[in-house]
Amino acid sequence: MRVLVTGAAGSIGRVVTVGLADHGHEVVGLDRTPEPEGFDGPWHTLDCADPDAVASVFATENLDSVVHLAGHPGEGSLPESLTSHVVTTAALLDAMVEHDVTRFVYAGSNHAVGRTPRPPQALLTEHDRPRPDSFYGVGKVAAEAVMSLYADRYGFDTVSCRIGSFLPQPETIRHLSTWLSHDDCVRMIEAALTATAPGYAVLYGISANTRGWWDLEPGRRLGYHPRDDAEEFADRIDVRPEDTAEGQYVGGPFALPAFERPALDRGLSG
Ligand code: 15L
Repeated sequence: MRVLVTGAAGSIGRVVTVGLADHGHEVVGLDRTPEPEGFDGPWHTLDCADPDAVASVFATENLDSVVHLAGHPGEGSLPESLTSHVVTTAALLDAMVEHDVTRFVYAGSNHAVGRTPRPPQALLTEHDRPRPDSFYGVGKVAAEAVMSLYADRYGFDTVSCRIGSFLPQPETIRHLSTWLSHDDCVRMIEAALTATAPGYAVLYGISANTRGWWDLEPGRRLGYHPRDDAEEFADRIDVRPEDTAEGQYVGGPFALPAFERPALDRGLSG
């Protein structure tokens, strides 16, 4: 499969591009920065919030599918978040309509449900209501809504992988629940790319963590079978004073008052 990977120079992108190539895919990289050392496929340096630039990639590459990882991974104003997550998603989906590419895999986030209080009543499922903890989370939820629209309108297969904490190893108590290992991330993206006719689907991008908060069955139904477990690292993780506050909501620090800010930046008047 010839796959366009956006955000290919980022931390997730660098792991996923190698992993997809190992699975036999031809990877086309895209990022706002030039290709990282060692990437030897076709590369496009551009911002995927620019629909003309995105359209030019689809006009020259014979793509089968898109893995959209690009996007600012932290909090900002609401317009910044909408540009970073929703406008980029829409630009890619529009180009897909034009070029008859129908599979879209998205780096969603646990922050789409991050304001869910802990401990949850039961494992969180894909049917629990979106409960963003930040404008970042709002952007991720809104991007999923655009994916749902294009799945319904054009028969696309659009899979949102709500990623937890993508790290080489868990580093905090929260990560013992939220960790996504590098290898499981590649397994997840490969499953989302190749699942038979998922339509619009959501899965939780978490490893098989003993302390996990999410139902991994929806992912398993799509062929995502995580193998790693953060528990293996539990005895190496120190308890920190902030762990108690971070444990109040699924989204950890994003759900705490330190992340609260107005939706819109106002210019200084006078
Ligand atoms: C995410 O979605 C963020 O991009 C990342 O910065 C982390 O906050 C991660 O979730 C997490 O929840 O640990």
